[in-house]
Amino acid sequence: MNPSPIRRFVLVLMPAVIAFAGCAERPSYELRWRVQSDVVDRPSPLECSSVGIQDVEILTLSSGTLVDFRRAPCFPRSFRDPERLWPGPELAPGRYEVQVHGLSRGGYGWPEVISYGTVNVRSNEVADVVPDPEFDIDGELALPAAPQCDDGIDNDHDGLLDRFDPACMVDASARESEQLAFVNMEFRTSFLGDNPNASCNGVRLAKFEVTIDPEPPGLRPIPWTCKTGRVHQLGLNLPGGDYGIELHGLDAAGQPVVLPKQATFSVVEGRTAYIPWQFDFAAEDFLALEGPARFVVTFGPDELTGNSRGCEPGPSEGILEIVSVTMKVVNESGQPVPMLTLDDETVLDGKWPLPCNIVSKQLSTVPLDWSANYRLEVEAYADDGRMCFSNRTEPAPFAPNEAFLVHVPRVDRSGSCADCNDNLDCGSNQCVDGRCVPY
Ligand SMILES: [Ca+2]
Ligand SMILES: [Ca+2]
Repeated sequence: MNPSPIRRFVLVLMPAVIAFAGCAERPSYELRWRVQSDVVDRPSPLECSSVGIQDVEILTLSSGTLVDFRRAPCFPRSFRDPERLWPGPELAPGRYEVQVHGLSRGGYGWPEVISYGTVNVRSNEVADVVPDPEFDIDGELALPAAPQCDDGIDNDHDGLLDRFDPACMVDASARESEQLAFVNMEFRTSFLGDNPNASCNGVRLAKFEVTIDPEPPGLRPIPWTCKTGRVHQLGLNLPGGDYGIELHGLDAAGQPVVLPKQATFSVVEGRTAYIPWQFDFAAEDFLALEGPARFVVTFGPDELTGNSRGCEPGPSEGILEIVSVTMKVVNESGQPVPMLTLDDETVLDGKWPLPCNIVSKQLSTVPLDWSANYRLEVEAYADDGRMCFSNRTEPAPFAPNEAFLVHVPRVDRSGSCADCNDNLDCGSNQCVDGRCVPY
Protein backbone atom coordinates (compact mmCIF):
# COMPACT_ATOMS: atom_id res chain seq x y z
CA MET A 1 0.00 0.00 0.00
CA ASN A 2 1.35 3.48 -0.87
CA PRO A 3 1.99 5.85 2.00
CA SER A 4 -0.81 8.39 2.41
CA PRO A 5 0.09 12.06 1.70
CA ILE A 6 0.30 12.75 5.42
CA ARG A 7 2.66 9.82 5.86
CA ARG A 8 5.05 11.10 3.20
CA PHE A 9 4.98 14.46 4.95
CA VAL A 10 5.75 12.75 8.24
CA LEU A 11 8.69 10.80 6.84
CA VAL A 12 10.29 13.99 5.49
CA LEU A 13 9.94 15.68 8.88
CA MET A 14 11.19 12.76 10.91
CA PRO A 15 14.90 13.64 11.50
CA ALA A 16 14.08 17.13 12.86
CA VAL A 17 11.29 15.81 15.05
CA ILE A 18 13.36 12.98 16.47
CA ALA A 19 16.04 15.52 17.44
CA PHE A 20 13.38 17.56 19.19
CA ALA A 21 11.80 14.49 20.83
CA GLY A 22 15.20 13.43 22.15
CA CYS A 23 15.36 16.36 24.61
CA ALA A 24 14.33 15.77 28.21
CA GLU A 25 10.67 16.74 28.43
CA ARG A 26 7.59 16.66 30.60
CA PRO A 27 4.61 15.30 28.79
CA SER A 28 1.84 17.83 28.23
CA TYR A 29 -0.66 15.07 27.63
CA GLU A 30 -1.02 11.33 28.08
CA LEU A 31 -3.18 8.94 26.17
CA ARG A 32 -4.19 5.36 25.79
CA TRP A 33 -5.48 3.60 22.70
CA ARG A 34 -6.89 0.23 21.97
CA VAL A 35 -7.77 -1.71 18.86
CA GLN A 36 -11.39 -2.38 18.04
CA SER A 37 -11.16 -6.16 18.22
CA ASP A 38 -13.87 -8.70 18.75
CA VAL A 39 -11.25 -11.26 19.82
CA VAL A 40 -10.26 -9.93 23.28
CA ASP A 41 -12.15 -7.80 25.77
CA ARG A 42 -9.45 -6.91 28.29
CA PRO A 43 -5.99 -5.35 27.89
CA SER A 44 -3.75 -7.86 26.15
CA PRO A 45 -1.08 -7.89 23.44
CA LEU A 46 -3.52 -10.13 21.57
CA GLU A 47 -5.77 -7.18 20.84
CA CYS A 48 -3.05 -5.90 18.51
CA SER A 49 -1.52 -9.12 17.17
CA SER A 50 -4.92 -10.65 16.42
CA VAL A 51 -5.67 -7.87 13.95
CA GLY A 52 -2.19 -7.56 12.41
CA ILE A 53 -1.11 -4.22 13.94
CA GLN A 54 2.46 -4.20 15.25
CA ASP A 55 3.26 -0.54 16.05
CA VAL A 56 1.51 2.80 16.17
CA GLU A 57 2.58 6.29 15.21
CA ILE A 58 1.30 9.13 17.39
CA LEU A 59 1.02 12.43 15.52
CA THR A 60 0.36 15.79 17.20
CA LEU A 61 -0.86 18.60 14.94
CA SER A 62 -1.58 22.26 15.57
CA SER A 63 -3.95 23.85 13.03
CA GLY A 64 -3.00 21.08 10.57
CA THR A 65 0.76 21.47 11.07
CA LEU A 66 2.68 18.52 12.45
CA VAL A 67 4.45 19.47 15.70
CA ASP A 68 5.39 16.05 17.07
CA PHE A 69 5.72 12.51 15.81
CA ARG A 70 6.58 9.44 17.85
CA ARG A 71 6.29 5.69 17.55
CA ALA A 72 5.25 3.07 20.09
CA PRO A 73 4.43 -0.63 20.14
CA CYS A 74 0.77 -1.19 19.39
CA PHE A 75 0.46 -2.76 22.84
CA PRO A 76 3.18 -1.30 25.10
CA ARG A 77 4.18 -3.48 28.08
CA SER A 78 2.88 -0.78 30.45
CA PHE A 79 -0.64 -1.20 29.00
CA ARG A 80 -0.99 -4.53 30.91
CA ASP A 81 -1.88 -2.19 33.76
CA PRO A 82 -5.24 -0.76 32.65
CA GLU A 83 -4.53 2.51 34.49
CA ARG A 84 -1.24 3.30 32.70
CA LEU A 85 -1.08 5.87 29.90
CA TRP A 86 1.49 6.62 27.19
CA PRO A 87 3.38 9.94 27.55
CA GLY A 88 2.97 12.51 24.84
CA PRO A 89 5.32 15.40 23.98
CA GLU A 90 5.94 18.61 25.87
CA LEU A 91 3.93 21.34 24.16
CA ALA A 92 3.13 25.01 24.45
CA PRO A 93 -0.38 25.66 25.79
CA GLY A 94 -3.07 25.40 23.12
CA ARG A 95 -5.43 23.06 21.33
CA TYR A 96 -3.99 20.14 19.34
CA GLU A 97 -5.22 17.34 17.18
CA VAL A 98 -3.86 13.89 18.08
CA GLN A 99 -3.82 11.02 15.59
CA VAL A 100 -2.88 7.39 16.22
CA HIS A 101 -1.97 5.43 13.07
CA GLY A 102 -1.72 1.63 13.10
CA LEU A 103 1.27 0.05 11.35
CA SER A 104 1.56 -3.47 9.94
CA ARG A 105 4.35 -5.94 10.62
CA GLY A 106 5.82 -4.70 7.34
CA GLY A 107 5.89 -1.15 8.72
CA TYR A 108 3.22 0.33 6.44
CA GLY A 109 -0.10 1.81 7.46
CA TRP A 110 -3.65 1.71 6.14
CA PRO A 111 -5.77 4.84 5.45
CA GLU A 112 -8.66 3.36 7.42
CA VAL A 113 -6.57 2.44 10.50
CA ILE A 114 -6.33 5.90 12.06
CA SER A 115 -7.89 7.17 15.28
CA TYR A 116 -8.58 10.87 15.94
CA GLY A 117 -8.83 12.97 19.13
CA THR A 118 -8.09 16.44 20.53
CA VAL A 119 -6.29 17.76 23.57
CA ASN A 120 -6.28 21.17 25.33
CA VAL A 121 -2.80 21.72 26.75
CA ARG A 122 -2.46 24.05 29.74
CA SER A 123 0.76 24.94 31.55
CA ASN A 124 1.84 22.82 34.54
CA GLU A 125 -0.85 20.22 33.92
CA VAL A 126 -0.90 16.83 32.13
CA ALA A 127 -3.98 16.87 29.88
CA ASP A 128 -6.06 13.94 28.64
CA VAL A 129 -6.74 13.33 24.97
CA VAL A 130 -10.46 13.41 24.18
CA PRO A 131 -11.27 10.92 21.43
CA ASP A 132 -13.56 12.06 18.60
CA PRO A 133 -16.98 10.48 19.30
CA GLU A 134 -16.66 7.75 16.67
CA PHE A 135 -13.22 6.72 18.05
CA ASP A 136 -14.16 6.67 21.76
CA ILE A 137 -14.06 3.43 23.78
CA ASP A 138 -14.43 4.39 27.47
CA GLY A 139 -12.23 7.46 26.96
CA GLU A 140 -9.53 5.54 25.07
CA LEU A 141 -8.74 6.19 21.42
CA ALA A 142 -10.26 3.35 19.43
CA LEU A 143 -8.03 2.22 16.58
CA PRO A 144 -9.97 0.49 13.77
CA ALA A 145 -8.81 -3.05 13.02
CA ALA A 146 -6.64 -3.59 9.95
CA PRO A 147 -8.46 -4.71 6.78
CA GLN A 148 -8.67 -8.50 6.92
CA CYS A 149 -7.50 -8.86 3.33
CA ASP A 150 -4.23 -7.04 4.16
CA ASP A 151 -3.40 -7.90 7.77
CA GLY A 152 -1.08 -10.89 7.27
CA ILE A 153 -3.46 -13.12 9.24
CA ASP A 154 -5.55 -16.09 8.13
CA ASN A 155 -8.57 -14.67 9.93
CA ASP A 156 -10.98 -17.51 9.19
CA HIS A 157 -8.39 -20.31 9.63
CA ASP A 158 -9.04 -21.84 6.22
CA GLY A 159 -5.33 -21.90 5.29
CA LEU A 160 -5.76 -19.07 2.77
CA LEU A 161 -4.16 -15.76 3.68
CA ASP A 162 -5.30 -12.27 2.71
CA ARG A 163 -5.51 -11.87 -1.07
CA PHE A 164 -5.44 -15.66 -1.51
CA ASP A 165 -8.65 -16.01 0.49
CA PRO A 166 -11.68 -16.39 -1.84
CA ALA A 167 -13.57 -13.57 -0.09
CA CYS A 168 -10.66 -11.17 -0.70
CA MET A 169 -10.36 -12.21 -4.35
CA VAL A 170 -13.84 -10.82 -4.91
CA ASP A 171 -13.72 -7.82 -2.57
CA ALA A 172 -10.54 -6.43 -1.00
CA SER A 173 -12.60 -4.86 1.81
CA ALA A 174 -14.35 -8.14 2.69
CA ARG A 175 -13.87 -10.19 5.83
CA GLU A 176 -12.04 -13.44 5.11
CA SER A 177 -14.87 -15.39 6.74
CA GLU A 178 -17.44 -14.05 4.30
CA GLN A 179 -19.11 -17.02 2.68
CA LEU A 180 -19.29 -16.61 -1.06
CA ALA A 181 -21.28 -18.74 -3.42
CA PHE A 182 -19.36 -20.38 -6.22
CA VAL A 183 -21.45 -19.96 -9.35
CA ASN A 184 -20.66 -21.99 -12.42
CA MET A 185 -22.41 -20.59 -15.48
CA GLU A 186 -22.63 -22.21 -18.87
CA PHE A 187 -23.55 -20.13 -21.91
CA ARG A 188 -25.03 -21.73 -25.02
CA THR A 189 -25.84 -19.33 -27.80
CA SER A 190 -27.62 -19.77 -31.11
CA PHE A 191 -29.00 -17.59 -33.87
CA LEU A 192 -32.24 -17.25 -35.84
CA GLY A 193 -34.25 -19.89 -33.96
CA ASP A 194 -31.35 -22.30 -33.37
CA ASN A 195 -30.64 -22.32 -37.10
CA PRO A 196 -27.84 -24.90 -37.59
CA ASN A 197 -26.59 -23.03 -40.70
CA ALA A 198 -26.24 -19.65 -38.96
CA SER A 199 -22.67 -18.99 -37.86
CA CYS A 200 -20.93 -16.32 -35.76
CA ASN A 201 -19.13 -15.06 -38.87
CA GLY A 202 -22.34 -15.05 -40.88
CA VAL A 203 -24.19 -12.80 -38.42
CA ARG A 204 -21.03 -10.68 -37.87
CA LEU A 205 -20.89 -11.43 -34.15
CA ALA A 206 -17.27 -11.66 -32.98
CA LYS A 207 -17.50 -11.89 -29.19
CA PHE A 208 -19.77 -12.01 -26.17
CA GLU A 209 -19.48 -10.09 -22.94
CA VAL A 210 -21.49 -10.54 -19.76
CA THR A 211 -22.36 -7.91 -17.14
CA ILE A 212 -23.81 -8.64 -13.72
CA ASP A 213 -25.92 -6.29 -11.59
CA PRO A 214 -25.09 -5.56 -8.81
CA GLU A 215 -21.57 -5.77 -10.12
CA PRO A 216 -19.47 -8.01 -7.87
CA PRO A 217 -16.42 -6.07 -6.64
CA GLY A 218 -13.30 -7.15 -8.46
CA LEU A 219 -15.16 -8.73 -11.38
CA ARG A 220 -13.97 -7.43 -14.70
CA PRO A 221 -16.07 -8.74 -17.56
CA ILE A 222 -13.87 -10.74 -19.89
CA PRO A 223 -15.24 -11.07 -23.41
CA TRP A 224 -15.09 -14.46 -25.09
CA THR A 225 -14.86 -15.26 -28.76
CA CYS A 226 -18.03 -16.34 -30.52
CA LYS A 227 -17.52 -19.80 -32.00
CA THR A 228 -20.40 -21.68 -33.57
CA GLY A 229 -21.48 -24.57 -31.35
CA ARG A 230 -19.15 -23.60 -28.51
CA VAL A 231 -20.30 -23.70 -24.87
CA HIS A 232 -18.64 -21.05 -22.71
CA GLN A 233 -18.00 -21.72 -19.00
CA LEU A 234 -17.79 -18.88 -16.48
CA GLY A 235 -16.94 -19.48 -12.81
CA LEU A 236 -17.68 -16.69 -10.30
CA ASN A 237 -17.47 -16.21 -6.55
CA LEU A 238 -20.44 -14.08 -5.51
CA PRO A 239 -21.96 -12.93 -2.23
CA GLY A 240 -25.44 -14.42 -1.71
CA GLY A 241 -28.31 -12.42 -3.22
CA ASP A 242 -30.40 -11.62 -6.29
CA TYR A 243 -28.70 -10.63 -9.52
CA GLY A 244 -29.47 -9.48 -13.02
CA ILE A 245 -27.36 -10.63 -15.94
CA GLU A 246 -26.97 -9.18 -19.43
CA LEU A 247 -25.32 -10.91 -22.38
CA HIS A 248 -23.94 -8.54 -25.00
CA GLY A 249 -23.01 -9.60 -28.55
CA LEU A 250 -20.29 -7.43 -30.09
CA ASP A 251 -18.57 -7.11 -33.43
CA ALA A 252 -14.79 -7.27 -33.87
CA ALA A 253 -14.52 -3.55 -32.98
CA GLY A 254 -16.46 -4.09 -29.71
CA GLN A 255 -19.66 -2.42 -30.99
CA PRO A 256 -23.02 -4.02 -30.16
CA VAL A 257 -24.49 -6.23 -32.88
CA VAL A 258 -27.62 -7.32 -31.01
CA LEU A 259 -29.90 -6.09 -28.25
CA PRO A 260 -28.57 -7.58 -25.00
CA LYS A 261 -30.29 -10.65 -23.54
CA GLN A 262 -31.40 -10.14 -19.96
CA ALA A 263 -32.18 -12.61 -17.18
CA THR A 264 -32.13 -12.86 -13.39
CA PHE A 265 -30.72 -15.38 -10.95
CA SER A 266 -30.25 -15.84 -7.21
CA VAL A 267 -27.42 -17.39 -5.22
CA VAL A 268 -27.41 -18.64 -1.65
CA GLU A 269 -24.43 -17.68 0.53
CA GLY A 270 -21.89 -20.46 0.82
CA ARG A 271 -23.57 -22.71 -1.76
CA THR A 272 -22.38 -23.86 -5.14
CA ALA A 273 -24.69 -23.10 -8.02
CA TYR A 274 -24.80 -24.36 -11.60
CA ILE A 275 -26.67 -22.08 -13.98
CA PRO A 276 -27.04 -23.11 -17.64
CA TRP A 277 -28.04 -20.26 -19.95
CA GLN A 278 -29.47 -20.74 -23.43
CA PHE A 279 -29.79 -17.55 -25.45
CA ASP A 280 -31.08 -17.48 -29.03
CA PHE A 281 -30.73 -14.26 -31.00
CA ALA A 282 -33.69 -13.97 -33.37
CA ALA A 283 -33.68 -11.76 -36.48
CA GLU A 284 -35.40 -8.94 -34.54
CA ASP A 285 -32.65 -9.00 -31.89
CA PHE A 286 -30.08 -7.86 -34.44
CA LEU A 287 -29.48 -4.13 -34.84
CA ALA A 288 -28.74 -4.64 -38.55
CA LEU A 289 -28.63 -8.02 -40.22
CA GLU A 290 -28.18 -8.21 -43.95
CA GLY A 291 -26.41 -10.13 -46.65
CA PRO A 292 -27.13 -12.98 -49.04
CA ALA A 293 -27.57 -16.68 -48.39
CA ARG A 294 -24.65 -18.65 -49.84
CA PHE A 295 -24.95 -22.39 -50.29
CA VAL A 296 -23.70 -25.51 -52.01
CA VAL A 297 -26.16 -28.22 -53.05
CA THR A 298 -25.13 -31.83 -52.69
CA PHE A 299 -27.12 -35.06 -53.24
CA GLY A 300 -27.09 -37.64 -50.47
CA PRO A 301 -25.27 -38.70 -48.45
CA ASP A 302 -25.78 -42.35 -49.33
CA GLU A 303 -26.85 -44.22 -46.21
CA LEU A 304 -24.48 -47.15 -46.93
CA THR A 305 -21.33 -45.40 -48.10
CA GLY A 306 -21.79 -42.00 -46.45
CA ASN A 307 -20.79 -40.35 -49.75
CA SER A 308 -22.59 -37.42 -51.31
CA ARG A 309 -22.61 -36.88 -55.04
CA GLY A 310 -23.12 -34.25 -57.72
CA CYS A 311 -25.07 -34.31 -60.97
CA GLU A 312 -22.77 -36.94 -62.52
CA PRO A 313 -22.18 -40.29 -60.80
CA GLY A 314 -18.69 -40.86 -59.38
CA PRO A 315 -16.43 -43.74 -60.56
CA SER A 316 -18.06 -47.15 -59.89
CA GLU A 317 -21.21 -45.35 -58.54
CA GLY A 318 -23.46 -46.38 -61.44
CA ILE A 319 -25.08 -44.64 -64.37
CA LEU A 320 -27.71 -42.32 -62.83
CA GLU A 321 -27.28 -38.84 -64.22
CA ILE A 322 -29.27 -36.02 -62.62
CA VAL A 323 -30.31 -33.77 -65.46
CA SER A 324 -32.48 -31.14 -63.80
CA VAL A 325 -33.32 -29.58 -60.43
CA THR A 326 -35.95 -27.27 -59.01
CA MET A 327 -35.20 -24.83 -56.17
CA LYS A 328 -37.91 -23.09 -54.18
CA VAL A 329 -37.65 -20.74 -51.19
CA VAL A 330 -40.46 -21.15 -48.64
CA ASN A 331 -41.22 -19.41 -45.36
CA GLU A 332 -41.66 -20.99 -41.94
CA SER A 333 -45.13 -22.29 -42.77
CA GLY A 334 -44.02 -23.76 -46.10
CA GLN A 335 -45.52 -20.97 -48.28
CA PRO A 336 -43.44 -19.93 -51.32
CA VAL A 337 -41.63 -16.60 -51.06
CA PRO A 338 -42.26 -14.84 -54.38
CA MET A 339 -39.55 -13.20 -56.45
CA LEU A 340 -36.60 -14.33 -54.36
CA THR A 341 -33.69 -14.73 -56.75
CA LEU A 342 -30.09 -15.77 -57.00
CA ASP A 343 -27.61 -12.99 -57.72
CA ASP A 344 -27.83 -13.99 -61.41
CA GLU A 345 -31.61 -13.29 -61.28
CA THR A 346 -32.62 -16.97 -61.35
CA VAL A 347 -35.99 -17.01 -59.57
CA LEU A 348 -36.17 -19.55 -56.74
CA ASP A 349 -39.89 -20.34 -57.05
CA GLY A 350 -39.48 -24.01 -58.07
CA LYS A 351 -41.79 -23.56 -61.07
CA TRP A 352 -39.31 -24.47 -63.82
CA PRO A 353 -36.70 -27.19 -63.87
CA LEU A 354 -33.17 -25.81 -64.11
CA PRO A 355 -30.24 -27.69 -65.66
CA CYS A 356 -28.51 -29.66 -62.93
CA ASN A 357 -25.12 -28.11 -63.63
CA ILE A 358 -26.42 -24.86 -62.04
CA VAL A 359 -25.63 -26.50 -58.67
CA SER A 360 -22.09 -27.52 -59.62
CA LYS A 361 -20.76 -24.37 -57.91
CA GLN A 362 -21.55 -22.29 -54.80
CA LEU A 363 -24.74 -20.25 -55.24
CA SER A 364 -25.62 -16.90 -53.72
CA THR A 365 -28.94 -15.09 -53.40
CA VAL A 366 -29.49 -11.35 -53.60
CA PRO A 367 -29.10 -9.66 -50.17
CA LEU A 368 -32.00 -10.60 -47.87
CA ASP A 369 -33.58 -8.79 -44.92
CA TRP A 370 -33.78 -11.97 -42.77
CA SER A 371 -37.14 -11.01 -41.29
CA ALA A 372 -38.55 -14.42 -42.29
CA ASN A 373 -37.11 -17.85 -41.62
CA TYR A 374 -36.37 -18.72 -45.24
CA ARG A 375 -35.88 -22.33 -46.23
CA LEU A 376 -34.79 -23.90 -49.48
CA GLU A 377 -36.53 -26.88 -51.11
CA VAL A 378 -34.51 -28.72 -53.74
CA GLU A 379 -35.70 -31.56 -55.96
CA ALA A 380 -33.60 -33.43 -58.52
CA TYR A 381 -34.76 -35.44 -61.53
CA ALA A 382 -33.55 -38.22 -63.81
CA ASP A 383 -33.62 -37.74 -67.63
CA ASP A 384 -37.26 -38.94 -67.89
CA GLY A 385 -38.45 -36.41 -65.27
CA ARG A 386 -38.64 -38.90 -62.39
CA MET A 387 -37.82 -37.32 -59.01
CA CYS A 388 -34.88 -39.11 -57.35
CA PHE A 389 -33.80 -36.62 -54.62
CA SER A 390 -35.88 -34.19 -52.53
CA ASN A 391 -35.55 -32.33 -49.22
CA ARG A 392 -39.18 -31.17 -49.21
CA THR A 393 -39.92 -32.87 -45.86
CA GLU A 394 -37.01 -30.97 -44.28
CA PRO A 395 -36.10 -27.86 -46.29
CA ALA A 396 -32.68 -26.33 -45.57
CA PRO A 397 -32.80 -23.15 -43.42
CA PHE A 398 -31.20 -20.16 -45.09
CA ALA A 399 -28.53 -18.37 -43.06
CA PRO A 400 -26.75 -15.10 -43.80
CA ASN A 401 -23.38 -14.61 -45.44
CA GLU A 402 -21.41 -17.74 -44.61
CA ALA A 403 -21.77 -20.66 -47.03
CA PHE A 404 -23.59 -23.79 -45.86
CA LEU A 405 -24.29 -27.21 -47.37
CA VAL A 406 -27.76 -28.21 -48.57
CA HIS A 407 -28.05 -31.98 -48.39
CA VAL A 408 -30.81 -33.37 -50.64
CA PRO A 409 -31.64 -36.95 -49.64
CA ARG A 410 -32.53 -39.79 -52.00
CA VAL A 411 -36.28 -40.45 -52.22
CA ASP A 412 -36.36 -43.02 -55.05
CA ARG A 413 -33.95 -45.72 -56.18
CA SER A 414 -36.18 -47.57 -58.65
CA GLY A 415 -36.78 -47.26 -62.39
CA SER A 416 -34.81 -44.41 -63.95
CA CYS A 417 -33.66 -43.35 -60.42
CA ALA A 418 -31.70 -46.63 -59.95
CA ASP A 419 -27.93 -46.27 -59.93
CA CYS A 420 -27.53 -49.50 -61.87
CA ASN A 421 -29.32 -52.31 -63.67
CA ASP A 422 -26.48 -54.86 -63.63
CA ASN A 423 -22.89 -55.28 -62.45
CA LEU A 424 -21.51 -53.81 -65.67
CA ASP A 425 -22.94 -50.41 -64.64
CA CYS A 426 -20.90 -50.42 -61.40
CA GLY A 427 -17.27 -50.75 -62.55
CA SER A 428 -15.30 -52.35 -59.72
CA ASN A 429 -18.48 -52.70 -57.60
CA GLN A 430 -21.52 -54.94 -58.03
CA CYS A 431 -25.17 -53.94 -58.55
CA VAL A 432 -27.48 -54.93 -55.68
CA ASP A 433 -31.08 -53.66 -55.64
CA GLY A 434 -30.31 -50.71 -57.92
CA ARG A 435 -27.24 -49.63 -55.90
CA CYS A 436 -23.53 -50.13 -56.59
CA VAL A 437 -21.85 -51.79 -53.57
CA PRO A 438 -18.40 -53.37 -53.05
CA TYR A 439 -18.03 -57.13 -53.72
CA1 LIG B 1 -8.45 -17.20 5.27
CA1 LIG C 1 -6.23 -11.67 6.57
